[in-house]
Amino acid sequence: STLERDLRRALTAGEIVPYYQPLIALDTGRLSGFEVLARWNHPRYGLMAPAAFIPLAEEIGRIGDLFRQLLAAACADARQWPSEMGISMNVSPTQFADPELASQILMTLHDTGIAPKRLELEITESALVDKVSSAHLTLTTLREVGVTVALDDFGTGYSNLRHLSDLPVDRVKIDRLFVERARQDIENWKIVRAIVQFAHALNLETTAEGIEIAEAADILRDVGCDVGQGYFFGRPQSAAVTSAWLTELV
Ligand code: G
Ligand code: G
Ligand code: G
Ligand code: MN
Ligand code: NA
Repeated sequence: STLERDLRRALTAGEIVPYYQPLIALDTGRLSGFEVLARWNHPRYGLMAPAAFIPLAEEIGRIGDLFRQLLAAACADARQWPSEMGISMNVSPTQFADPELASQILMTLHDTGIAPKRLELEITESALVDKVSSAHLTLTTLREVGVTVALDDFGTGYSNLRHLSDLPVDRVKIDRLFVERARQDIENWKIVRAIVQFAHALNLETTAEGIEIAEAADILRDVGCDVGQGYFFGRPQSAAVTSAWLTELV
C-alpha cells in the first residue's frame, strides 16, 4: 500500500519522532519524567497519531527499527534534561521475538550516557502471555541493571491478578478507562483504590492515566496512587517544546 511504502521511507528519513507527556509524582506534584509517544511527521498528512502506523509497523516487521530510532532520540533528548528525569517507552509484544532486544537497549543507553534506572519500558499483558519465555528473559536481563518495567493499560486485558506477583514488572499503569469511569460514578473510585492497594501489597508502584481534571488528581493522590499522567498535567509535546518548558522550570 501507499502508507506502507511511505512508512518504510519515513523510517529512513527520520520522520518518526518522539513526543513527551509529563509524569507527575502525585504526593509532591513534581515532574518525574515523560512517557515517549511516537508521532509521524508526515510531509503531506502532517502529524499522525500512533494508531495510524504502529500496527502497520508491527505487520511489516519494522517496529524494532521504529523503537530503536525513538529510543535513540529520546535518550539524546533526556541527556539535555535534569538527570532525575525518567523516560518511559512503549514496547510492542512482537519485539520480544527479537533475542537482541535487551542488548540493543543496553547499547543505546551506554552510547548516549543514560543511566539504566532512568528508562522504563511499558509493556502490555499480552506480551507476557503470548511470548512468555523470551519476554521474561529480556525483561529480567534489563531489570538486573536497573531498567524498570510497567504493565500498561492495566485492568483492560487478561488481568490475571493471581500471577501478577510472578511477572517481571515494577509498576502498573491503571488504564485511563478507570479514571474516566470513576469521574462519572464516585463508587468506582473504590475500584481504583483497591487496585492501588493491591499493587502496593505486591511492592508495585502505580501510575494513573487519563487525568483530565484537578479533582481526579486529588482523589488519586488521596488513595495513594504514586504517579499521574493526563491532559490536566500536560499533553504530549515535541522535544523542542518539552526542552523549552524544562528550561523555564529551573
Ligand atoms: O498519543 P497516543 O495516541 O499517543 O498513543 C496511542 C497508543 O499508541 C498508545 O496506546 C501507546 O501505547 C501507543 N504507542 C505510542 N507510541 C508508541 C511506540 O513508540 N511504540 C508502541 N509499540 N506503541 C506506541
Ligand atoms: O500507551 P498508552 O495506551 O497508555 O498511551 C497513552 C494514550 O493516552 C496516548 O494516546 C495519549 O495521547 C493518551 N492520553 C494521555 N493523557 C490523556 C488524557 O488525559 N485523556 C485522554 N483521553 N487521553 C490521554
Ligand atoms: O509551569 P506551568 O504553569 O507552565 O506548568 C503547568 C503544568 O504543566 C504543571 O502543573 C506541570 O505539572 C505540567 N507539565 C509538566 N511538564 C510539562 C511539559 O513538559 N509540558 C507541558 N505542557 N506541561 C507540563
Ligand atoms: Mn503507554
Ligand atoms: Na495505557
